[in-house]
Amino acid sequence: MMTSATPACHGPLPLYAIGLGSNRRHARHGDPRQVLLAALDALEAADVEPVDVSPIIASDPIGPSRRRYANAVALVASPLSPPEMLERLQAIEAEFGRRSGQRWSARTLDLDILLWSGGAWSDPDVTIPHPALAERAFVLGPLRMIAPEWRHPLTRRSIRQLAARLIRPKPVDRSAEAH
Ligand code: A4P
Ligand code: MG
Repeated sequence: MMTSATPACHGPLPLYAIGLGSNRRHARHGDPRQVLLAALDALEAADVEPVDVSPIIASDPIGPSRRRYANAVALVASPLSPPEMLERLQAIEAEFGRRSGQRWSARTLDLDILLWSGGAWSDPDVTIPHPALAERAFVLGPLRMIAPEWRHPLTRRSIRQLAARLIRPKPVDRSAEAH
């Protein structure tokens, strides 16, 4: 488990946290859980070194789809720049295919860049941290299992804190009632 508060790098290489999601079977790989296992294999490359991976969780769908998802988060060390990493992830998504007749949102495999030890990045194609990171329990849950102390570079809150905020009900603001 990675515990350093600001994971500047893994050895000489920057670290990425990659979110994986699937809620469709793949003809060859099998059910969503097996899709994620195959995707983790596909992610490993000469310039993408696996460092850690969370357990694969089953999560209720957020959004229009009604099928349950398999989700996981992987930590990888890589010299690739964020645009290069996005291109790599999109090539893997394409390898895993899409069901014909479905819009691209109905992919077998969704790979997102969640965090990068280089900090924040924003260009027209890629935004890091992933904009929905703090609102998604299916991301924060697995991420907390492998990188609880990693701090969001903009809010400086740790993944542990972000996950706790998401599940803790907000206290009622009673100050308004007093006036
Ligand atoms: N992009 C910008 N920043 C990034 C980044 N950090 N990582 C751009 C990855 N991509 C990034 O992505 C659209 C564009 O976002 C990319 O071309 C890239 O340039 P996409 O993955 O094609 O689409 P999307 O916006 O991620 O929409 P998608 O995949 O339809 O929906 P979401 O919002 O990703 O959600 N419920 C559960 N329980 N578990 C899930 O995994 N996933 C979704 C998909 C919905 N509900 C879910 C789950
Ligand atoms: Mg995505």
